[in-house]
Amino acid sequence: MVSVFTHTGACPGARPAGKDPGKGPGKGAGLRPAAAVAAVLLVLAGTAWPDKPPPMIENSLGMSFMLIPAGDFLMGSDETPAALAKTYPQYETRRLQDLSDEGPVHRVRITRPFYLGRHEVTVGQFRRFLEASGYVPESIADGTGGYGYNPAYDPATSPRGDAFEGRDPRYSWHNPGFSQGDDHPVLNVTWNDAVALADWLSRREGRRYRLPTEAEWEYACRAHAGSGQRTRYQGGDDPASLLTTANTFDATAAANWPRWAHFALPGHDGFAFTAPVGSFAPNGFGLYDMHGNAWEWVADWYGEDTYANSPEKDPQGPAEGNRRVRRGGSWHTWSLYARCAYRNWNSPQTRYTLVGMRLALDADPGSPP
Ligand SMILES: [Ca+2]
Ligand SMILES: [Ca+2]
Repeated sequence: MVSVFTHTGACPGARPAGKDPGKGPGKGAGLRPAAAVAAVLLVLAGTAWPDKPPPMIENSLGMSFMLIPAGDFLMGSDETPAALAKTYPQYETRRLQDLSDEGPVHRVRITRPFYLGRHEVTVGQFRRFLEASGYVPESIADGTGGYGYNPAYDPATSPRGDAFEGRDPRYSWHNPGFSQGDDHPVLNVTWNDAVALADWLSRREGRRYRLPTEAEWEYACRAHAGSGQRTRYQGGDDPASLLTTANTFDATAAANWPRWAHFALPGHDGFAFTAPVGSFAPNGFGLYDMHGNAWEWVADWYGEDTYANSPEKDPQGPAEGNRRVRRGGSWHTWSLYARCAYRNWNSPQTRYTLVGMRLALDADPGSPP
């Protein structure tokens, strides 16, 4: 399976993601505050939960986590290329055929409740992590930098046809080439950076932070609450539903990538680049931006045929590999690639201007760090 970040270009071994950004107004909606969720906020201090895990917690970096219940769901998609072509007529047939790793659809049981970040990790939270820990992100430590948006950059001049300029030391977690507030999702972070953050939080708080498994991520995206959510998106099967539920490749972003305009959603979600996390409605589990804004690293190695032999109970993915899975699409991602079922991957060292993270946290009382 080919992995490219855009139809034209590939970041070191990636699959189709989205197009380029565009300059756009940006609706500027802010981070939704503690909403009307009657949840308990608990600042973690290395202590066990009182009696049972609270429905929502906030940690020492100000990250909110939602308690995701145990349950089962049908993972993956078995939509045929012919069926997809009816909804996605502008896509070349090969793109629709290239989704076979989403099948077979199989039942997965998540046997233990777990916490999942209510939002993607933000620029501000990542900065506080760096300041408190002394950790140096991979893009800076290895001196090669990340990727970034430069309106003057022409993908045709890149040996790999990358959609963005890079790798270049000018770009890193604090500079993807466009303006980001502290409440935007951090980008240009590697899988290794994400694990470093999780490990540091685990040591600091005495709880076990980690990346979600691929199965946990899709379960959370589908927000299964006993009803068997099988739609492509949080808002249904229609890609246009993304316009009101996610920040993806819309007409605003397409203004900066006119060659891909026919892949853009027919309307405006308000953001040409990243949006403040939580700018759209949450899903049934109270999670924001599971579709779009930033791709999210998950724990698993990628396996193209993983689903054919996946254990039903808490699948962890292949035992070994050289590519890690990322999920959900980004601010630059076409609708086909922002579906709950879509799988993409990169090497653990990959940093890109579309890829960020969301952390998970064990909910078992006394779980070892
Ligand atoms: Ca957008
Ligand atoms: Ca996301």
